[in-house]
Amino acid sequence: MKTYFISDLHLTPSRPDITECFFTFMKNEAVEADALYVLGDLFEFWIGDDDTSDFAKSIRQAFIDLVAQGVPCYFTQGNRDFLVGNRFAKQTGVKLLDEVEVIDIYGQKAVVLHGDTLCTEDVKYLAFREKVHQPWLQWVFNRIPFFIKKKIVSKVQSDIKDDKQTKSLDIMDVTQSEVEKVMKDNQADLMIHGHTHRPNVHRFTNAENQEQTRVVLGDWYTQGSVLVVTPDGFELQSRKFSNRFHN
Ligand code: LP5
Ligand code: MN
Repeated sequence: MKTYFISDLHLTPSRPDITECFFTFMKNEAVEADALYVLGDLFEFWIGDDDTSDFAKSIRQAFIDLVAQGVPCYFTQGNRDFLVGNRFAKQTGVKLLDEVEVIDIYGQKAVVLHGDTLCTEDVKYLAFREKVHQPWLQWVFNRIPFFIKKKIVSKVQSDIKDDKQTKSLDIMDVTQSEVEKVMKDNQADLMIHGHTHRPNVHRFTNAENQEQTRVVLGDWYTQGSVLVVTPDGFELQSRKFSNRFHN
């Protein structure tokens, strides 16, 4: 019995090493799982569910195959794939989760989320997030032809590219008081998230003197990163990329 959690793969056609590692994981490992949770930033950027490229089709197919084999798949939007929507869910059989979701894993309550909303000191990002999450704006954007949306995204990306360099690492990490608030609001002693690319298990005692655990998932930049949860516990593991992509 095991459940997998992954996030921050940043899948893109220009990184076939990551994509292959993901496909191998889906075919050989996820297929044995009780469930798979993708906690955001599966894609480097997702322009819309109308993406008909071979690349997008191949990723959708990986989920279709997994769901067809009886493995429930859950997906939380990240800051790079906040435009994954109901059409993607319908086409693949993946279930879209809310921004913050409470789940039960082998009797343990856990709050799961992408993690960007925990970084409350990154006020510039949060203001940007609020803008692009406006339902009316997404409604309009989703109706623009794909090739034009692609150009808009590239323009916004290049406009804001340098902004991240000016931020301190502290600003881009989670705010502890926000972590504790979200855990308290959801009455969970375990939190699982990604986004910060700082894989770790943080154990701490909250203001009510309760033992709490926050598990941060790793990214897939230099290796695959997987959280494996069993009824006996959990472990952050890595998966190697195939040698054939490296000299
Ligand atoms: O993922 P990572 O770690 O690299 O960076 C994130 C934050 N960056 C982002 C940016 C997105 O990936 C790029 C999005 C392009 C979107 C195009 C949208 C098209 C319109 C869609 C309409 C429905 O998420 C980064 C964080 C970092 O995580 C750590 O938490 O710091 O945040 C930024 O760098 C954002 C800047 O600070 C914000 C700059 C404001 C610019 C305002 C432009 C307004 C454009 C409005 C578009 C309609
Ligand atoms: Mn992210």
